Amino acid sequence: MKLIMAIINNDDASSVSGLLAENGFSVTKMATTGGFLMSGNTTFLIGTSDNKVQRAIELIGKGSRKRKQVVDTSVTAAPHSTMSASVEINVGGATIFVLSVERFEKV
Ligand code: 2BA
Repeated sequence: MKLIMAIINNDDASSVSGLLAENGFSVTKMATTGGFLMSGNTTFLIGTSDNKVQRAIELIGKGSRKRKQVVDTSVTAAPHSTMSASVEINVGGATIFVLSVERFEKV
């Protein structure tokens, strides 16, 4: 058995959730915050058998979009002065970790 942890942009969370549910995956969603942009994202926990991991990853990929986002950065140029600059970064689709599950119980 595996545990898939998938970090998804909030804008894609409902489409990923729908695709996984339609295909019989059990999912737990957690509200999380990205450490770089400090904006909300959604982390999915999906426990599934080894042979279904690839299918889950395909569905997550199908529901997640790659997008560009402009971020304002503050740069200290000299003492007592700051410049700000806008930088475009690529964000998403999904960041996925697959972990082996040592034991799974429902009691
Ligand atoms: P954030 O940490 O808020 O990062 C948002 C986006 O900012 C990232 O998109 C990436 O494009 C960019 N970014 C992150 N760190 C950067 C840096 N040091 N320099 C320049 N750009 C940077 P994604 O790669 O799609 O990541 C989306 C979210 O997935 C991340 O939100 C974070 O919550 C999570 N994530 C990504 N990689 C991770 C990892 N190795 N471990 C844990 N969480 C991760």
